Amino acid sequence: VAYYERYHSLEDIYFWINKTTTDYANIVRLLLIGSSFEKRPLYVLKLSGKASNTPKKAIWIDCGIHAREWISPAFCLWFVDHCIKYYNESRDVTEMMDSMDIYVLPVLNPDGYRYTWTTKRMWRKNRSIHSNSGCVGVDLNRNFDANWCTSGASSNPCDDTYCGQYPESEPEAQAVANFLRSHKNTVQLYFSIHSYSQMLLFPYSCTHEQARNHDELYELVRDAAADIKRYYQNNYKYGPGSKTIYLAPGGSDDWAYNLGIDYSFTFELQDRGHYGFLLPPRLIAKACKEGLMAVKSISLKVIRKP
Ligand code: 0X9
Ligand code: ZN
Repeated sequence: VAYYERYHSLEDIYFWINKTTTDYANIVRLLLIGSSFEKRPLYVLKLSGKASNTPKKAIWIDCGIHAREWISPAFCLWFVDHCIKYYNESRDVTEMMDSMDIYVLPVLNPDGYRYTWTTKRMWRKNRSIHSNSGCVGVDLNRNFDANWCTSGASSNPCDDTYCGQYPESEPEAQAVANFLRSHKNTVQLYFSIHSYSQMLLFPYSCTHEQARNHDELYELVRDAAADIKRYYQNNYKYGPGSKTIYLAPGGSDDWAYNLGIDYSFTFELQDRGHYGFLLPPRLIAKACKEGLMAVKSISLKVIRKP
């Protein structure tokens, strides 16, 4: 079976990152944006096409914020490979890479991901230790500063949705937030990849209020879902997080949106619950193609906006 149709251990993924950035040094650059609680490096791959004289906008994609959602890092690897293979081959990929730099963080939560391979497959949080509790880990998608730790998150360190001691208390969340703060004038599109339930979500999830550009975001995800349906005969729900999935504060998408990244999305990839987090490897390809279709559909519309 092909490399991208299997799941890979953290060690394998670090090896892949190293190999990809050396083999395709003309397109891919390696950035280190921080380290995890257990001091593992947080690497970002920067994909760039043709240089341009006008300052380029950028797309950010992160995967693996939740440890057990294995299809998510698999998607980031698939995405990078697709961009490399189809640059100067496919019009859409070439246009995307020539118009924007693309930052890809394949595993936002490496400690948790590793733990799901070695010890507990259904682990969700990171692996940080708190002096005042015997329980381990913070839900990194509740640790961002967007109505932090209000209804939909837990202040109990033993819960799966524990928000942490304060916003950005976790080094993984802080590394992403610092990077985006220092690149907020260029990053125009934010994607966070999760599973499962087949949804294309946009802000807000931390409040029932509507986003400023709600109608525009709604049309983008509606059209992306229609593209997925047309090409892959699969149904994705879409809409603001609070109404489509549930109220959940402290998420990276809402925080990025409030920072000024007007096009911010969370995708929940396959499936709708039959296998759930245990999506079998034979379904990786289709899940990734669907996610890719949505990233391309949305990004190209934003790039082509007059
Ligand atoms: O609850 C989450 O963090 C995400 N669902 S998951 O099953 N993958 O855990 C949904 C995130 C939607 N966005 C925000 N809550 N900000
Ligand atoms: Zn998730």
